[in-house]
Amino acid sequence: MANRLDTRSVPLDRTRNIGIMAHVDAGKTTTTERILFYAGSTTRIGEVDDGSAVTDWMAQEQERGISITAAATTFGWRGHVVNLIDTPGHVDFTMEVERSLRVLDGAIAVFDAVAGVESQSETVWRQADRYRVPRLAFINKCDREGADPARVVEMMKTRLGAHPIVIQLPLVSAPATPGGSTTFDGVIDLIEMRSRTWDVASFGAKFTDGPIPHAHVAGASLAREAMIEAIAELDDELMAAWVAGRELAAAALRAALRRVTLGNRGVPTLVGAAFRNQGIHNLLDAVVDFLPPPSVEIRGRDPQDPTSAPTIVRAVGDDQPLAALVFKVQYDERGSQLSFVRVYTGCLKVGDAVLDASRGSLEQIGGLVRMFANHREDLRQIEAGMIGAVVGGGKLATGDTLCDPRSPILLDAMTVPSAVMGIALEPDTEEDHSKLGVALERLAIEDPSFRVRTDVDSGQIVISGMGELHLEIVVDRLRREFGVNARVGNPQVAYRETISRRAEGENKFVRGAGSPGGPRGDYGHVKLVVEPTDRGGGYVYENRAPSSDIPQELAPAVEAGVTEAALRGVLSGHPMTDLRVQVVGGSYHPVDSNNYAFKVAGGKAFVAAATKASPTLLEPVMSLEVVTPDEHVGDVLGDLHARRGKVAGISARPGVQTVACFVPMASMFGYATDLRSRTKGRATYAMELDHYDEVPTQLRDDVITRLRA
Ligand SMILES: Nc1nc2c(ncn2[C@@H]2O[C@H](COP(=O)(O)OP(=O)(O)OP(=O)(O)O)[C@@H](O)[C@H]2O)c(=O)[nH]1
Ligand SMILES: [Mg+2]
Repeated sequence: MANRLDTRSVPLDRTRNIGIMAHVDAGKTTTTERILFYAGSTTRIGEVDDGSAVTDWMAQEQERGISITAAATTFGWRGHVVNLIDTPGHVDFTMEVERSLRVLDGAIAVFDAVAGVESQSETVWRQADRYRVPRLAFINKCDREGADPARVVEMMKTRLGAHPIVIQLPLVSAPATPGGSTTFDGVIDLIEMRSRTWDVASFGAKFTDGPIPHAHVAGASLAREAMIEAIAELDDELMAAWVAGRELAAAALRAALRRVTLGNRGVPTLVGAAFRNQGIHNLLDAVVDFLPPPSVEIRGRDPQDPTSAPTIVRAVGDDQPLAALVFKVQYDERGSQLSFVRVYTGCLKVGDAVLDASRGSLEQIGGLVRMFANHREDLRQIEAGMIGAVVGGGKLATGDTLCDPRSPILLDAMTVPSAVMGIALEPDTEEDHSKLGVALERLAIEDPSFRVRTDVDSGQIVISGMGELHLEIVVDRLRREFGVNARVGNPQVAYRETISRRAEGENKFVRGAGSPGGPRGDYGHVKLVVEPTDRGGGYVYENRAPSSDIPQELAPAVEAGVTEAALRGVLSGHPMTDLRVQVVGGSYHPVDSNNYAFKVAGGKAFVAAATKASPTLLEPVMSLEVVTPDEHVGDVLGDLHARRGKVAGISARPGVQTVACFVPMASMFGYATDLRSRTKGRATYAMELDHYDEVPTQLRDDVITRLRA
């Protein structure tokens, strides 16, 4: 079989690690499903709509028809081996996109030909920019009425600041009857200047290449000229050939487009309709032709000095010392841990003892597998440039670097998004209570964007995450996978506290000074200063106390006391942020000073200072985008106004308006249900954290009273 998978014989330059990313419902999973079918990995096409898609294997994914977790799989194409990760589009599962992009070398951005560049497409595009991942654009759903690929290309320029290079046109035939709708029959390939149509009976497995139909020739020639010009503008070599009037062969165009794509200067843009089994073969060819293989060199930091610059450079090859990154942890149905790794260089082998450089511990590799969504195949080793998973390995966590103990290196971990809301959980019975701890711990290990804490005052367990859907899925998994029943409290906003001005604080903690020979007393004395920083500055701690005031060995206790107090806040029990704490002095007692006393004094000095520094409350403000039919726009806007929303802009396409707005999380609980009933289910929205802002003064006191109650 042409696409047989035999990874060991595939060299690095014929390896691709790619992700597929987009707004909810753009058709990522539908596209992935076709990819696996045409590559020969599956024998029939699964559908999202009836819960049979391979990469949507979780029960919650199948029931809801959405992707929740990133699913990795491997297949062969034209003598290449491709590791593919299908990511979820819903913003609540953005951690899945983040961790995938961290380890991928290239990505396919999918757009809906009708809806165009939607809010979450923009978010994932920026994430990919941050990791400098070269990408292709696939304009999907060209079969839908109102499909307008040209408009999508314009939106890619204006909304994403991208340089799309259109290498295909949709092959659209005129309506059969006057006033009827056009049909999408296939694609026109502007590099080869030919048309391609897919056979319906074989579910698109067979296709026919032919000349461009007469009616499309003129348009295709113009589009080809525009394509060549767009590539030449970004590639000097092609520009020289073009200016010289030389004949440009398809191979030369592809080579130039490859250079442009790898340099992140332009984005080859293709069209298709995954659901209609059209356009996928070309997309796979483009993955092989334009997206990069693993790089030949990687950079990392010295694990002894994790904040240093990434100056350690390693060549990539199977015979090099190992460097790999854990990007995802998952528990299987038997409860054993699977840790997904990308091996950057070297070879990870069963039986190896590798260093977890992030933790400083050794890890014995008991088993290795290659993942095909939730199915797996045993491996003896994972070679440089490949993706697989470690079985067992109970101490590994997302973001950990695994390396050869003789050549330590630390690779950059991924960014973990902040939580915006929480809910309290009350287990139904004693038994539920005892099972809950383990279950939550596991879920938190799987998903770093999900957090668990116990409220200091009420003793309640509070879980927090990216939004209502995120937490709803967690509660559902608790019940089904772990058999834990718990009542869910009202949603809570993940507030933060900060200070408005500089203040000093001091505390001397002295207790029962001992008589000579008797038990020792406690003595700790800390002076500190707090001052506000810019919004987004986080929490900064500096120890400037001379060691004659606070001895070196007691300094960590002071930091622990201050940090603990800062996490607890002084107004409402929420963590403090955007402030700098400087410990400036204190004193010690040669006999009675101890860690405990300095920790207490540090905490109390901090509370004294922060209370004087005009503390105030910050709330998460979300960026929200609502897409609604024209007739509901007035209602949607009125409702947003009532929710303290600030409209940032409204844009329109025929019949539909998109409202962009900033709105506090506190007024958005239950929005999904509300919007659905307000618009008869015809509007959609996406929302994500934009920034933290001060709670308006007229609301603050009420909020604080409520939080303290
Ligand atoms: N008309 C049409 N519908 C499509 C096409 N591709 C996908 N769909 C439909 O669009 C819906 C969403 O498809 P998915 O593949 O689940 O989209 P997704 O991007 O994976 O969605 P999430 O993972 O939840 O973000 C499903 O109902 C598909 O059947 C297409 O080419 N044409
Ligand atoms: Mg999906």
